[in-house]
Amino acid sequence: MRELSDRVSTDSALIDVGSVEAIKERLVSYLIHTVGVDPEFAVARDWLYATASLVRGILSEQYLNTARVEYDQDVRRVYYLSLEFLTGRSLMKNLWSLGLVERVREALKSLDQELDEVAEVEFDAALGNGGLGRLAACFLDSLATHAYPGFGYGIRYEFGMFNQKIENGQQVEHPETWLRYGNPWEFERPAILFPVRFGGHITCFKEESGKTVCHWVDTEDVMAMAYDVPVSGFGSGVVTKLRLWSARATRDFDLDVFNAGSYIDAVKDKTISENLSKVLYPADTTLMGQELRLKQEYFFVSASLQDILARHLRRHHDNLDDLHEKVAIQLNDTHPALAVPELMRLLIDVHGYEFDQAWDITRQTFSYTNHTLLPEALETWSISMLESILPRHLDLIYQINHRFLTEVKRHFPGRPDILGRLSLVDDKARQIRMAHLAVVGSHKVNGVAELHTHLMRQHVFADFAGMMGEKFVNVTNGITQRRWLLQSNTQLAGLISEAIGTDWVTDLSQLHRLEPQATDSAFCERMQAIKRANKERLAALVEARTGVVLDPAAMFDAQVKRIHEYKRQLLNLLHVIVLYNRIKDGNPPAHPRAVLIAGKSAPGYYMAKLIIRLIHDVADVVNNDPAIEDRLKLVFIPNYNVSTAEVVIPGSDLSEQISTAGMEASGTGNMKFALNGALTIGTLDGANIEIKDAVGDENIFICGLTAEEVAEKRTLGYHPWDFYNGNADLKRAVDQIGGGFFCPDDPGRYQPVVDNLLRNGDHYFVMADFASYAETQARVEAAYGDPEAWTRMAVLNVANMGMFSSDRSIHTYAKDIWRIKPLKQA
Ligand code: GL9
Repeated sequence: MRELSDRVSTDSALIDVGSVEAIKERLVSYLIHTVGVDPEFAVARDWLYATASLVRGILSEQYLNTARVEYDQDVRRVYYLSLEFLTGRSLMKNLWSLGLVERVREALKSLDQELDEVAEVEFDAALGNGGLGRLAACFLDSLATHAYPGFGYGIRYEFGMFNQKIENGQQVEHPETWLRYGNPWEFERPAILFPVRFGGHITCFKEESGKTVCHWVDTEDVMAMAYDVPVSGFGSGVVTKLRLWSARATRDFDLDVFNAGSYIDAVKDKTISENLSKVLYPADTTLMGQELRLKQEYFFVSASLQDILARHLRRHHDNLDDLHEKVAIQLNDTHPALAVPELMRLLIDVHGYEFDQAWDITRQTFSYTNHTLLPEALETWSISMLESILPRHLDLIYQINHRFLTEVKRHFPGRPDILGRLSLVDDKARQIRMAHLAVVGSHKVNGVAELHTHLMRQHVFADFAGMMGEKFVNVTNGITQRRWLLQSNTQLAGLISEAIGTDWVTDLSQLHRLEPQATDSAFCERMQAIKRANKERLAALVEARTGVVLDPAAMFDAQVKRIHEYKRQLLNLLHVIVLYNRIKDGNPPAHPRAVLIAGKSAPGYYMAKLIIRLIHDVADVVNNDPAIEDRLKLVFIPNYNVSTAEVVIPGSDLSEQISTAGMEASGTGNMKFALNGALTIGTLDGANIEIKDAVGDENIFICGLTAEEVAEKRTLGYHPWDFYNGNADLKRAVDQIGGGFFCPDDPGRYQPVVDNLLRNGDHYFVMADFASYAETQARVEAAYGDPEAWTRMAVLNVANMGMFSSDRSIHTYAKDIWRIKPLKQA
């Protein structure tokens, strides 16, 4: 790794960044030559583009070097297929990777620019919804940092995650035109172009040899064009890439149509095909089943596989027999599961393989990560839609299923019930089950936290696990400490490095060496001062975005994540109302508290949107009641995204991770908060359990039912009314919501919320968990009253976060699933 980095910096640095003076000269040159702006009149954005051009140039050199080393060593690689990559901003990330932060800061300063202000104008690349997409971004960082060969494939959405505005307390979605000024990081690759086919029909015929050959004909085609975004590894000199596909009309390349005089029609068709990569679907854990989404999935899968096969054939492999020896492909959830029949189609129809051999190659190539057990999120596609859009794939899925069910029969003789449950085809609903397709087409299937993997084996994939238990493995999620500590909490990162050196940046397990500092009062005081500074930065953000002024002395209690009933923002809100009532009753909490909530709702998710509105209505009452003073504040921070998270997480004292046990597959925000010295209040769900095991029971606040208890209550019967009637505080809060206390002008507004809690069975066990949650919050309050003890706990949290690095996740995938090794200098 080191040698590689030296080789990059000595042999091939064409851009002199050796001194501040040299950088300054380069920046002015890029400003004039690439951005085309006079230094006299340049604004922050112009300097951003000049700086990004400089950095991109260095990354490009390092990328070409990395690619050459990979080529020379003909190594096995991994391709990470994901419909989402939530990268966020890249300038600071890349400067940190290259060790250029301070030099560029000084160079910009000599040009009268502040690096932080320049970095701040970069748009977030929000090509993802939440945890699943951010995980993919953390994984790319870890892959590059540890010099693993391979890269990511995705879609270059013109509109990423929507911009959330709040109007009259309600979420309104605005398109996010993040490419308005162009993306300074990407390389457009007009020559890397693959046709992707849709529709048409299949014609099969017997060749003279007796072999049946099928052709997919009369299709409508769209071209996939590549954009490459370099992904820097920290200090490794390794740069990999993220290849994103953009849809282009075939008409562009089909001069005949234009010449034939149907110019207007041709241009009209062109916009229809280019719609494919227009917009990211903003539903996270709910499924939409729309045709455009199916087409997006196939579009990106087909282009990626064609690219992967072409690369394999180019690199001294004149056939695809050993594809699985050289290529590992990870399916990030079922979104790319069509890769299974697509690889079969390419092997059989295009490259002439027999079904059996194609199937062997396919199954050894793919592995699949499951990210959720929520039934509404498990993808299924209607057979009729597949029939008309991807007829050949449907045909191959049937063949795969036939073969698979034959195996099942052998394994479970005389059990037709199991046959129906395991089938890739849901005959009744006339649907294809994509998760089953992904499981059958992969050699490994992993869950993302221990509990999640356990539940996956026990429930969703129980029958599969009974048949092929060794296929199901766990790889607990992780986060990159480079972005989530080094870059976003530079002061804490500095303090840690002073105490234990800087090895933690690429080996987070080193953090355990901080443990003795928990009892060092000087260290703890500095830790407190840093938290205070981060809280001031967060308070400034909150004031700028909402007008609400927070006192940094208050406990900052944050719940930031997608708005979803299972994540239970409502549980948090009920507790806020109870605190409000206590203050009104003359029984105020011992310590002021600011409750911060942020997150986006899927645009069509009625209940989540209603909860956002309720948060605003409650906030209006709480924040404007003179009797409350500064003892309680409630704020909703609009448009939560990666950049906002980078300020919220370091500035929080308490991290809310209170999903209904058994429902949050892992969570990754939980890890980010703990790494930044926030304490967690959480349920025994997802990775919270592993965080508890790592930090110790005494350094985390656990509440609520366990997953087992939830399941038991579900079967034995659950009566939310009992909890309502048995808890006066809870009853009062629920009555206030239902009675219009927070919206007197429209008192019935939140009846649906109350109905869900009481009359419709309280599917998420909010009522059942309230008492435990409130009691645990009282323990939090008491603990916060002892700053020394609190800080000691915070230090112990940081010290025990070693295993939650995405580096650890990636090392595990590399060894146990992908069987890849880091690049060596040749
Ligand atoms: C998710 C799970 O819900 C999270 O618990 C998990 O941490 C991440 C990453 O594995 O995956 N699955 C899922 O569909 N989303 C997740 O966050 N949703 C979004 O990304 C919005």
